Amino acid sequence: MALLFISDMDDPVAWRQELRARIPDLDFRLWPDTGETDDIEIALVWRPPRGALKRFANLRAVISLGAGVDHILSDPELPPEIPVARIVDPMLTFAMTEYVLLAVLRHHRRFDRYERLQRQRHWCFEPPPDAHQRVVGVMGLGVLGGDAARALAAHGFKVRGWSRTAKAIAGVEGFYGNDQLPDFLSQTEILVCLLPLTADTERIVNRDTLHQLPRESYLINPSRGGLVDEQDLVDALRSGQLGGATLDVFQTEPLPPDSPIWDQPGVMVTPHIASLPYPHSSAPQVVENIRRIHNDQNMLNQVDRSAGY
Ligand code: NDP
Ligand code: OXD
Repeated sequence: MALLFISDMDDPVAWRQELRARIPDLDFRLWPDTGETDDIEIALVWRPPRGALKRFANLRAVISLGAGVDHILSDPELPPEIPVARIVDPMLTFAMTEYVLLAVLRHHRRFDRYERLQRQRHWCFEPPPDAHQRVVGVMGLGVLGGDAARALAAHGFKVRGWSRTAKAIAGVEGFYGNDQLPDFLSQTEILVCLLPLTADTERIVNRDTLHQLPRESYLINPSRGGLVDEQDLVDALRSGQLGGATLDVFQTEPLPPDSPIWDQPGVMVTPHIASLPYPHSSAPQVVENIRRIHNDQNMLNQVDRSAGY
């Protein structure tokens, strides 16, 4: 069974070492040097080129080198019957929650404002705001959104969460489904997006939803750029409907140099670094999935291809 590794972001040497430590005779192939294409049974991928995976007649599974699978499922030529799995990993979750906490606290404690004031050598005393009075809304209450919501609630924020189906998380006021989205948004001062990108969530952060938030609210998006209509985002920032944003992901990555997002006051841009799987931590589940494919079993963290996540 040969495994094909496709990624221009992840370290193939580290992954090969971690996988071979557990399967010494693993036939590890690095794209684009596929060798005999009929040998490839498993693809471990991050943003595979469109149409690449259909070339492997004996492909039995695709495993994402990330939590998201939109970069795989968006390929219209992906054979329909192939199972797709993703990474669910405590270290990846920890790093994402750290990113969200940092972004929420930076805005809540006005560090974004003090960074600007310092550049003007301006001393501006204000009493610190109270987290217990601050409403943070988390869109997506899955592995990552659920953990971030719990951490924000543990810090004392008033946390509300929105998901597709009802979720009960201690300390988090739950909302679900499209009918409850307006209620969820209406009180949310800091909106954290941790939804997967699917046909239902594409551009869900748009003029309409942004204007349902209280004025001068703040957006944090470390999930996918495709969730946000970037023109509507820029308009909301310019009009003051949004007070600022922390953005890790974009419609086009790297964010093009001429994007107006770079220059918006109050916007922090990070280069898709919120979180990623660490090979030493995530390799065991990939190995387990190779074993399961070999035994004709469902994989761990296999996604529902029809739901898109
Ligand atoms: P999960 O699949 O565990 O959770 C997804 C959540 O979104 C679930 O709560 C789900 O609802 C909800 N959801 C999905 N569709 C809808 C919808 N139409 N309406 C309302 N809620 C919906 O995903 P993860 O938490 O593991 O990951 C989330 C995303 O984070 C990934 O897909 C990826 O894009 C992004 N990511 C970004 C990283 C970065 O470095 N920037 C790193 C890792 C991930 P329900 O619970 O009802 O199913
Ligand atoms: C992921 C990512 O989906 O890093 O894991 O974006």
